[in-house]
Amino acid sequence: MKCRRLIFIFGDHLSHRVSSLDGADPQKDVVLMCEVAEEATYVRHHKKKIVLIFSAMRHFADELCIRGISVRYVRLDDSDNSGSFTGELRRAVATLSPDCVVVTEPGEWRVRQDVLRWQSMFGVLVDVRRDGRFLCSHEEFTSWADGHRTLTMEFFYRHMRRRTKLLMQENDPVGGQWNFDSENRAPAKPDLGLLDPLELCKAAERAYLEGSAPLNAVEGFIRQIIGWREYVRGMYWRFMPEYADRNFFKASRPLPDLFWTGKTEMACLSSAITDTIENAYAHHIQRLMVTGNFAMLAGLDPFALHEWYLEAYADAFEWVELPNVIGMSQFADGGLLGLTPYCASGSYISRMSDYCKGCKYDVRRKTGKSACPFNFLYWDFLDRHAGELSAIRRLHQPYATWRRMTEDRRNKYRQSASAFLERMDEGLSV
Ligand code: DLZ
Ligand code: SF4
Repeated sequence: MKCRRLIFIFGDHLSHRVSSLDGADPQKDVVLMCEVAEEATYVRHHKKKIVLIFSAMRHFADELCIRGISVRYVRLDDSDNSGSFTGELRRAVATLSPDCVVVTEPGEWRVRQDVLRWQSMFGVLVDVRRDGRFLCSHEEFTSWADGHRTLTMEFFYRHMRRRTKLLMQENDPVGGQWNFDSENRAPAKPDLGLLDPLELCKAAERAYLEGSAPLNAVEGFIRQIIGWREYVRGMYWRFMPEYADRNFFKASRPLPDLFWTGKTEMACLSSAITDTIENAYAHHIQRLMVTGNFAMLAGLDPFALHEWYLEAYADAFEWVELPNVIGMSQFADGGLLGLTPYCASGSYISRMSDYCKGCKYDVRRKTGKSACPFNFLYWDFLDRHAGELSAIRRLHQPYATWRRMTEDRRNKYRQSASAFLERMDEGLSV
């Protein structure tokens, strides 16, 4: 059997509007989808994540069949499954002798490297199409980034506002300012799966124009979509593969077992990790201010943490997870993505949650055995990294406080931190 086009659809491209399906001819074209061991094992994935992806893939394949499109679907347990995307394409090309292979650019750097080799490897034309779920192409991002010395999200966002004309009056932002979020909240991870970003933003803009939604909410939403989401993806592609190895603080401590067991006396961390293990999900505060914050303060290896997040969270795809962990959460990129590290002591966690009430540690105590570890780890972290961090404006005040303390007081923080970290390194309960 000979098909005209072989359309390869990956597990993160399950949309009927995916660009690889544009112009698909049900009479002549064949879709290839495969469950491969390589994807499930290059990092360990949470079982729920794999189930979620395979189940979504199988449903999508059924929908394509209903539309009359032929699908070559390879299941994980098919006896001749070669275990990799490249191996499965080889088998499909041999069986179907397509005139060309069509694929939407993969979301992951590693997979893109494979895709770029296919044409010469198999001697068949490979048509790699843009991913229409993003507004900003790689070329556009590159040309924006080449024209700027500091790649801050805010300037990228303004570029995108002008370019999409969303919430714009001529050349000015509607309402006279770009940003209505006075709190400057940490960005929530935008997760819009299979929807068209521009349509979504236009709908939000319409809600504002019709008076059914306030400007600050609509602007915040649009910033998440055309700002953060596009920016994070653009930065991922611009700085991969070296971005994954960034380690600004040279942090090298392996993740302690408690990341897999949830067993710790720290109520907030225990709950964040247990929730993650059980549900393959944790909310934003838990990810950033509890797990991420702890990892940074304790000097855990950022790459190991990245692998843990990718493994643990069902909704983690590398292009969004990696910049969020290496950049936003760990500041391991030295401030390329975020202007300041998200470090906080126990009092912040206490204000944002009610974990502290049920905790063995006392959030009001600063040093000593019963003190909340986030308190002394926070000061010890600032002290260890004063060389890298003391010039950051947002940290001027904490560093001034640190300098005002007596040397004796500062030593108590240092001692509490090193005693705690030693216990943790030895595998003792903390
Ligand atoms: C995450 C994942 C896993 C675990 N398995 C597969 C798979 O077997 N087949 C597949 O097409 N996609 C899988 N995915 C989603 C991949 O991360 C995603 O398809 C690639 O990274 C493409 O960039
Ligand atoms: Fe977490 Fe410290 Fe509060 Fe315990 S006291 S829950 S360790 S912030």
